[in-house]
Amino acid sequence: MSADAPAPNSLAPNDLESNWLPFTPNRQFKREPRLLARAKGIYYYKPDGTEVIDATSGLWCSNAGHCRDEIVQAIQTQAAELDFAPTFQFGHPKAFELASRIAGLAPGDLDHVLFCNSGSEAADTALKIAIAYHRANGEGTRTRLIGRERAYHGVGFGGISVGGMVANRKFFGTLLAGVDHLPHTYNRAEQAFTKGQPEWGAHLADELQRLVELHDASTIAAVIVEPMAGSTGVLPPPKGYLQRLREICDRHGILLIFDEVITGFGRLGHAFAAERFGVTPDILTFAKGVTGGTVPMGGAIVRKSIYDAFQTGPDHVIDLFHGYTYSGHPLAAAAGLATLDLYRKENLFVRAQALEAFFADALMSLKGHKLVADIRQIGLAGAVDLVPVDGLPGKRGFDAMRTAFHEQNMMVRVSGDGIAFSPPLIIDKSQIEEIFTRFRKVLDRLG
Ligand code: PXG
Ligand code: PLP
Repeated sequence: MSADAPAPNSLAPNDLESNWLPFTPNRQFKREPRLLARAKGIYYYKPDGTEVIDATSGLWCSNAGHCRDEIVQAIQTQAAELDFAPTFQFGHPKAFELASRIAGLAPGDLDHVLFCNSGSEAADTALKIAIAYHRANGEGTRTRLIGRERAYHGVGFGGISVGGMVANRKFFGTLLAGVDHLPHTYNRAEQAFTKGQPEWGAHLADELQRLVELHDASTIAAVIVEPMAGSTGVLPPPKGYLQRLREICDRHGILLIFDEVITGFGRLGHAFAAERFGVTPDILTFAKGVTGGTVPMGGAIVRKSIYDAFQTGPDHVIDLFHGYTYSGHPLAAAAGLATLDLYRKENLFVRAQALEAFFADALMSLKGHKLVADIRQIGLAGAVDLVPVDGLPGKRGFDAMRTAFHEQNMMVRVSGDGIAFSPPLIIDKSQIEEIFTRFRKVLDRLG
């Protein structure tokens, strides 16, 4: 650090170079940084104090809004009371309390929670449990995993292997062996500008039956899907699609995993999307909203029968050889409990339901703009596909994100030429209108 570097507490960074930002074009960022120094409620603040409206709940995680007093207080108190307790062979009370609370929110007999620290770890945890479960059950040949095109299950080797985002896979070698993919469910010709679940597409679940016939059910451990694909641009499941996947899995003894890292904790107006869609998976992964993004946490919730399958060995032998140093970390557990309290106290999942129709209309009002190619929505999640710049895929989306931040003081999420909106569930109608008024100005500016 040079002598004229700002004081350590300054909000202006002295050097942007050392930090290699994830999923970011670093040279561009360092030329034209997008820095956030503070946050409260639905707003971020730039280092100079400018207010920025958060139209994405951070990265789909700050569902109760930012820096909520109750959560901040819980984290501060916990840090002073118990900073860390070993997670293997020992425990601390709040992790148990939080697991019971989450099990209570989950549908059916999904009632045991294995904690981790992110959605990526949650996906890998779920895939490993699925394979180990079949082995514990005397079906050790069931090792094959089935994912889906356009899926995002984080960045671990398991998650990218079952994932379906080409750029997240192609740089990283051969990935896991024994993985196959279902087709994605998006079809613009059939579904353009649909609010909620499209009518067209349930038959795509039958591709699972085809894969069963190709590989034989005795080789297949699990199918993993996001009930609503989030990262690739909000793709709600076609009506009846998830039910059909469930039926095919049941028929062939295949475990169904729902990755609810984005859809969990209110985004679709329910604790979990499984409840909204009336389909219960065998394993459900979560992260993000469980602590409102305040402290990293994720987890996999499993059915009682899956947990029980591991409870057969001698008393002194570990039942599952898997876990993380920070599984159920005290700060995360305290933050999780305070976050769930806030969701309940402010009825935020029901609030999301109540706002859904208004949000959908406001979003769809962008239809007809010459840069808008499609719009999709479900719950308080929506995406706008922009018309790409010829020969430069991703440039229109990237410029929309930059322009929104620098000229309209608004945070939106870009994925290719798609822009996603997922505001905190505490948002009100006038703030929703404000988001789309500003976004229209962004579109006008781009062409
Ligand atoms: N599964 C799903 C369904 C996700 O959406 C992960 C796993 C991985 O979680 P972690 O905590 O390891 O990042 C995710 C994460 C976006 C965006 O803008 C989405 C995610 C993360 C960052 C950006 O769509 N989803
Ligand atoms: N790498 C090394 C060298 C370790 O000792 C450990 C944990 O003890 C890990 C990785 C795994 O770390 P974590 O449990 O935080 O995922």
